[in-house]
Amino acid sequence: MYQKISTFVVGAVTAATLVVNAASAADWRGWNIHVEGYPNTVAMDKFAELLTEKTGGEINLQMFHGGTLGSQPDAIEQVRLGGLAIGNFNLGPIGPIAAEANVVSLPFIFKDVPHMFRVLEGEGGQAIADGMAAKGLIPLAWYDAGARSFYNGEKAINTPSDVAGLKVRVMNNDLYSGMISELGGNPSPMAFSEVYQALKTGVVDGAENNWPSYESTGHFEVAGFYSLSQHLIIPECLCINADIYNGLSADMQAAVTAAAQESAALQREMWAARETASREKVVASGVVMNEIANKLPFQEAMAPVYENYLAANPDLRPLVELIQATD
Ligand code: BDP
Repeated sequence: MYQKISTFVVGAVTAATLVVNAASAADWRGWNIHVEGYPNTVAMDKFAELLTEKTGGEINLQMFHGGTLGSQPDAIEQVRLGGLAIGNFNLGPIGPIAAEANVVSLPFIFKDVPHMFRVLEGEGGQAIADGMAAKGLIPLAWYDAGARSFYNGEKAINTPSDVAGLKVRVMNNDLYSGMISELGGNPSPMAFSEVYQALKTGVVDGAENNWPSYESTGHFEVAGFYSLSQHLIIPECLCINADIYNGLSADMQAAVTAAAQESAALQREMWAARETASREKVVASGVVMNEIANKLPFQEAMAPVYENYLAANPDLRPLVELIQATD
């Protein structure tokens, strides 16, 4: 009898301990679209490692790379809803959800990457982060995604008239569709994973992206003209579901944020090296790269894109002006 009771008690205690552990340690899942070796992939793995370390094993993140958990717009919804805890997202597909974040998708709004980071570190970045947090996504840190330029399989682009008539893949965001239309092209919003095949089979004539993605996806093999328009400089976030973050203790929040900041520092360092390596690789493989001597006609053609954005979001005019006035 004694034996029986003690077994029962030990069993009950073990079960209770398990319940407590399950409630206190968290298992998170994270989404990333990029392949092995890409700076963001390495930086997200580092984030996972640092999370476990800095939280004393209280939080564990399992990363899913290569977009295996779905397309980027779907993953953004999943992180907003809490089905996924973490994602590395480009602010492009976040724009349609958070109007403040969409400001970075106005073509040519940033002068260069350092300008973008200066904005993100100031009042502008706070406004963007607040807009995202209100939609359930908290940016813990910002990643670099360089500048995006046009590429296609037919010709070098030097003027807007070279874009006229081309079917160009864009990310899901009306600002990008407007951008292509204003240049006289036909925009084709499409998931990242479908672009290689679409370029290869001629479903689209071209697309636009930074050097590392142009290279890592193999797009350079099927669209060999890369023209340095640098029309979009879009930051990326290491984002977390807002309820999950807000439910953490102050110490845990600090640990998560510190891990994210360290991950971003690593990503930015690797990004700079990868941009050069990717450019060198594709040019060595025969890609024809051209500078665009006069970008002004491209910039001027974007006036209606800005007007439409401001007409739909009149309260965001000060944010646009703040970015334009930032040195
Ligand atoms: C890459 C971004 C990735 C986007 C992709 C795209 O890092 O988040 O999904 O472009 O064009 O540069 O869809």
